[in-house]
Amino acid sequence: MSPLLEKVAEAVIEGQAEEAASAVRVALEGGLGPAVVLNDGLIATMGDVGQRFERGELFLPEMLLAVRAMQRAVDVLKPLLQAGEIGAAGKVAIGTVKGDLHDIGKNLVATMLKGAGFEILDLGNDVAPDRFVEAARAGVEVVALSALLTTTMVNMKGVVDALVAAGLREHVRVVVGGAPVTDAFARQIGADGYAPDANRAVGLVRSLLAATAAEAGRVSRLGSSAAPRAQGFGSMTR
Ligand code: B12
Repeated sequence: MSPLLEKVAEAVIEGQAEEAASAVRVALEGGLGPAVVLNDGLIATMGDVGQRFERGELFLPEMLLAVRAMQRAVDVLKPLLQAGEIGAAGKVAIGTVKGDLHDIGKNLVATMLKGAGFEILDLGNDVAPDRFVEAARAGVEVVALSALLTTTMVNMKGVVDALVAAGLREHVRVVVGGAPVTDAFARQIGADGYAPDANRAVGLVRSLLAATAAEAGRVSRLGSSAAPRAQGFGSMTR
């Protein structure tokens, strides 16, 4: 890790929010790109924080301070990651599923999608299935689900089932992610795709919407909907 990123990491691990934000500014002024600061600095450090927590070297109050510092540091990067033309690429509703309060990864995915020009409806965390259904009814093209707990990832299936029950499943693409989620799990619950990180989430959503547009063109040309829907599996694995 470069010395500039080490300063960022140190401030996040120590839970110093203002120091973390200013270390990010110094890293940017020092010539590091926002994606490098995000991926090699902040996301890598959050992994480190998690391992320290697992080893019992950090306790919950310290972890919450580190999370706050991480969020403050990400705020500095947001305008740089969001330079695209907002809304032009399509509409995405994103949320962390019911029972789950983890939102750092979900927020990063939302930020990167915004940066890529998508309009984002951020439903927050601990989101019940019917709120995703409402968003689908309101016309979003993609529903993006995040889960960080093995006990809550099963609630992703609840969202897919609720969309089916509401008769909306064919109208939206469902993408899933979060540390315990895998490509195989995504297939098993009937999602359309999975990505292991925020960068690849953008590629996944783009490719699914491109496939949707191509299918719509084919259907209107041939007057048939017999062709199977394209899915975002395999190329997006960890
Ligand atoms: C920070 C944290 C917390 C914070 C969350 C604060 C917040 N605002 O998010 C707090 C302290 C509140 C917390 C609470 C708990 N936590 Co916690 N937490 C973590 C920790 C350390 C880091 C998670 C994180 O933010 N990672 C960084 C982000 C950037 O990564 P990410 O979320 O994976 O996201 C990336 C990808 O997964 C992907 N992605 C994410 N979402 C999506 C969505 C889509 C659509 C796509 C395509 C991609 C995608 O892109 C992201 C960016 O690249 C992890 C440990 C770890 N190593 O992961 C434990 C961890 C997730 N927590 C854990 C546990 C057990 C808990 C608690 C139950 C603890 C307790 N006993 O109370 C509670 C649960 C509360 C609840 N109901 O949700 C366990 C889960 C174990 C399991 N197998 O289920 C972990 C793994 C720690 C551990 N090993 O014990 N936690």
